[in-house]
Amino acid sequence: MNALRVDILTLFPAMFAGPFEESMVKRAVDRGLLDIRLHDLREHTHDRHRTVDDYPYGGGAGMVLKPDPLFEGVEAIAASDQSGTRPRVILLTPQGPRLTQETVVRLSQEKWLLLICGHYEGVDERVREALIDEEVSIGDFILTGGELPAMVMVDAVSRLIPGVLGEVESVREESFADGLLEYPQYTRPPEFRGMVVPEVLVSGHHEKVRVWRRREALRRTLERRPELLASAQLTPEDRRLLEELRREDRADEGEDPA
Ligand code: 4FL
Repeated sequence: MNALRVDILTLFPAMFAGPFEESMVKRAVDRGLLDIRLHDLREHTHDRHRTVDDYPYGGGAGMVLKPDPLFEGVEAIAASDQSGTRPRVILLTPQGPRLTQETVVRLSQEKWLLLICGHYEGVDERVREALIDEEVSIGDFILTGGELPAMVMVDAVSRLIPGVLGEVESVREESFADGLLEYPQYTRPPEFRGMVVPEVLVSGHHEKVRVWRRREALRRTLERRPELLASAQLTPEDRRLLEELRREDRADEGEDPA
């Protein structure tokens, strides 16, 4: 079997132990579908203090990750494969384009990823210029480093590797692939603290269930993330359902007593 190889270059390799030893990622590793290798950036320093950062040229607060340990680390990792394959080198940074499911799908189709976890105020710009293929952010906030974003990326990618999800789960994956939010889900009991499950779901009428779910997925997307509709894959039925939902919405506004 040809596993997806993921190397991670970090100042804190121990942070990864917990998340990678549970759940889906562990299942992928145990099945030989995912090959995760952690590397301590400090192993690629050569001075007595194992220095990884330094003051920024031009002054200012904070520290900058030095280029040499990062270059040496990436080169050593890349050289560890003799087959001529090169890793796709990714820097986790708030300055990159936001991680989306589309990017997750694309990365899950690579053979080899090398994730670099930034720290401090940033990394020397020459790393960006000459070492990195791609930058990725997981959101508009500042963390203490790129370790948690790297874990997020590995988690999202690993569940797309063929053989990692069970059959039941992979069918659900397809229902999300059209770019809409999920429809509401219910399980037993049919009534809980006075709150009931929508009648159609217990009716056993498969076609009605399908249309209800589609309408609710569209409703939820329209209410919470309308910008997703622009790039969603919509059928003529979807457009008709959306038109109904928008009409309902206008009617509700009309009867608003305020
Ligand atoms: C990376 C935040 C990716 C969000 C600090 C260092 C970060 C991050 N996405 N914060 N790296």
